[in-house]
Amino acid sequence: MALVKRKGITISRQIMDDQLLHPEATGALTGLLSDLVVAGKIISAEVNMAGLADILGQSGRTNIQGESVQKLDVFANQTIKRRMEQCGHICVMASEEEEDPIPALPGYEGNYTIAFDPLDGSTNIDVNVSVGTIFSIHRRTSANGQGVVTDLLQPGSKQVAAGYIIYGSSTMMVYTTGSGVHGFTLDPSVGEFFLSHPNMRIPEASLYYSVNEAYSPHWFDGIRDFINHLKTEDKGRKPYSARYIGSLVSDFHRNLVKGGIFLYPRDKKSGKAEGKLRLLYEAAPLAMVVEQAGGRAITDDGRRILDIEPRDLHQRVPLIIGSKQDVDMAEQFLRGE
Ligand code: P6P
Repeated sequence: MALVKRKGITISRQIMDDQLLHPEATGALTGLLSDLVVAGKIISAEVNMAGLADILGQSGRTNIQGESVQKLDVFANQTIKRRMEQCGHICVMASEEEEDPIPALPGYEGNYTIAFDPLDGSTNIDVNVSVGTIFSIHRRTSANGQGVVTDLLQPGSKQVAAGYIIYGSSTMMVYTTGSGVHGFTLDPSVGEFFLSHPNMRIPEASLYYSVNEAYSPHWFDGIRDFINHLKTEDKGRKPYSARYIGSLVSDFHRNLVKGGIFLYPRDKKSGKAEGKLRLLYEAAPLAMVVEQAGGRAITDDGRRILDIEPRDLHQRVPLIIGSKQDVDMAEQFLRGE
């Protein structure tokens, strides 16, 4: 009798365990996260298939059913919207793909909001680089009914859950509800996420930095001096190695697992007065994850990402995020110490 490999803890079980840590919980957040997991599975299947199609060079814009094939980020956006608008736990949403707040279906309004980047780094699909969904969940501040934009414009410190789904050599979901960070790997043979990285902690120190050095001629002095410092041996510490994929979720996930610091600072020329990355559905959720895993996330003028009060849905913010010792060091250079 062949020994059947016992599968581990499923993500549904972990989400329920997280709920049990909060006696006041009603199960709404559990329901919300469970629907998000379904969206992740649907997107994962499509990303892998589309990736294959791109690699195989299957041209044409229709699939085998003769349906027109959407761009993957449009598909991912629609998939998450459809799940969330009718899950009964969301009152309003924000998506990187849509200018305005997205309402819940009438009658399905709930007590949470979600802001998401449906498929960050999607331009990398056809070169088979990992891409990801990033999500941020808050409790509503308005009383009831349809949510409003102020329900979404809350600081990252008030998130009740945050995380990402990375579609790579395997599909992983990494999330936190404020009680540590848990990583789950999708087993496509059974269509379930199993706990593969319990209580993730980002290494305190590292030897990797991630930044797009093409912009270095335009960096402000503190960033330039910090990166030059990492490149040189210091008190017996070997020089850092550069790792830059150009897909935020991939760069962040590698640093979470192996340690490292990711930087997307402002610069003097590129016109990105506030950097490139978005506060609501990129920097803030990853900042919650990294702080829950023992790391830090600041702007290039030293503000804690989770303390920033958003002005608008698609506000950009400079981001320095990763291992605590590396971010502490960056902060010293930014202060000119
Ligand atoms: P650059 C992808 O387009 C993205 O939004 C992030 O995933 C990534 O970190 C960043 O842009 C890369 O930007 O300017 O280095 O190409």
